[in-house]
Amino acid sequence: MTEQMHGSCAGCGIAIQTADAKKPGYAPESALGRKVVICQRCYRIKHYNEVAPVGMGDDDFLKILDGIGSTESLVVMVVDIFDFQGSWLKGLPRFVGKNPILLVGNKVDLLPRNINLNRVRNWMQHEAKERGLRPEDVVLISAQKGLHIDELLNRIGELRKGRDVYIVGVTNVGKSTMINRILHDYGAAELEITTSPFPGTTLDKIEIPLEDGRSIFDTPGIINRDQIGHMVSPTDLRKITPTSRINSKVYQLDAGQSLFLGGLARIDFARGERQPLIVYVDNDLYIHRTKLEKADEVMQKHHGTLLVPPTGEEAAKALPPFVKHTFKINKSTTTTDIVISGLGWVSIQGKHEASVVVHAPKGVSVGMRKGLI
Ligand SMILES: Nc1nc2c(ncn2[C@@H]2O[C@H](COP(=O)(O)OP(=O)(O)OP(=O)(O)O)[C@@H](O)[C@H]2O)c(=O)[nH]1
Ligand SMILES: [Mg+2]
Repeated sequence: MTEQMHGSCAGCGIAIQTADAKKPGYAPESALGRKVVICQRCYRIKHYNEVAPVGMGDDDFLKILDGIGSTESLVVMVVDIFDFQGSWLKGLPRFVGKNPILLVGNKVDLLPRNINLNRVRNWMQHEAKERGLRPEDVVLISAQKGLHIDELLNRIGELRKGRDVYIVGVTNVGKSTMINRILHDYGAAELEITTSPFPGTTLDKIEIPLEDGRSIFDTPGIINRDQIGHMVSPTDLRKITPTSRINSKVYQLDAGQSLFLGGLARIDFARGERQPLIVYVDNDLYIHRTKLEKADEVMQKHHGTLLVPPTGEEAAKALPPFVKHTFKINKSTTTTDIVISGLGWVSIQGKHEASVVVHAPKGVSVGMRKGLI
C-alpha cells in the first residue's frame, strides 16, 4: 500500500494517517469524508476526556519554534498567570529573530478578586525584561471565560501590521483555548482546536487563515520539566489545577509551626513574630497544619494517604525527594510571595522579619517575588 496524504488533524495539527491505529494521527478511512477531519486521539479527548500522551520529543517542538525567526510575523507568547514562573517559555528571544512579541497572561479568572491587574501587568513587563524579553505590550485575558479578548484582538491587529501571527508558549497555558475563543468570537465556530487539562495536547503547527491572506498559527507547547504538574499523575494534576477563582486562606502562625500543602509542599514558619500567612492554592487542596517538630513524622506516616495529592503511597514514593528552600523575609512595607511553581503561593506581610523554609519535590522551582496583591 502506498502512503497517502490526508492532510492534518484540525484538532491537534498532526498529519493524518489511516495505516496504524496505534500511531499518532490515525483516523479511520470512514472519517476522511467529513468536512473537518480529526484524528482518533482528538476524538477521544473531546468525547471521553481521555488523556492521550504522545511520545513527541522536545526537538520536534523546538524545530517549529526555530522556524519562526525566518518568518515575518507577530509572536504572541502566552503564560499562565497562576504559574508565571513555571510557564515561562525559556529562550524565546533566540527563536523569534527580529519579530515583535506580545506577551499574554492567560487565566486571570483564577486570580483573587482584590488583585490589581495594572500592577500585575507592570510586574509582568518587569519580569519579562529580567528574562531578556522585551514585549511590545502585555495583555491579561481569560481565554476560557472570554475576558479582555477585544483588547487582545485590538493589540494583535495593531502590532501585526499585516503579518502572520504565531501563538507560542509552554504546554497547557491555554494557547489553543485562546485561539478557539478568537474563532468563536468571529463566528467560525465549526473549527475547534482540541484542548485538554493535560499537557501535550497540540502536536503540530495548526494554520488558521485570516481574511487578508495571512494566518494565525497555533503551536505545540514546550514542556517545562520543572513544573510540578509533570511530576504527578493526571488525576492529581486535576486536583492541584484551580478551575475557579482562588479564595485566599489565612493562617495565623507562630514560629515553630508548619503547613502542608497536600503532600506536595511543606512550609515551615521557622522564625519570626506571630503573623498571618496567606495561602493561594486550589480551593479544594487539603492544607494540614502541624508543629514543625512533628512535621517529619507526619510526612513519613501520612504522605499519600492524609497528605494528598500525591494520591496513594506508590504515588508518594514516585515523587522526587523533597529539598529545602530557605527564605528570609525582611521588614518592609510591602508583602512578599513565596511561589511554588504549579501549586500556588503564600504571601507574607513584611511587618516583622521572618524566616520561612519551603520543602518541595526536587526540581520544582520555588522562589520569592514582590507580593502580587
Ligand atoms: N481557568 C482557566 N483555564 C484555562 C483558561 N484557558 C485555558 N484553560 C485551561 O487550560 C488547559 C489547557 O488548555 P489548552 O488550550 O489545551 O492549552 P495549550 O497551551 O494549547 O496546551 P498544549 O497544546 O499542550 O501546548 C485546559 O484545561 C483549559 O480549559 C483560562 O482562561 N482560565
Ligand atoms: Mg494546544
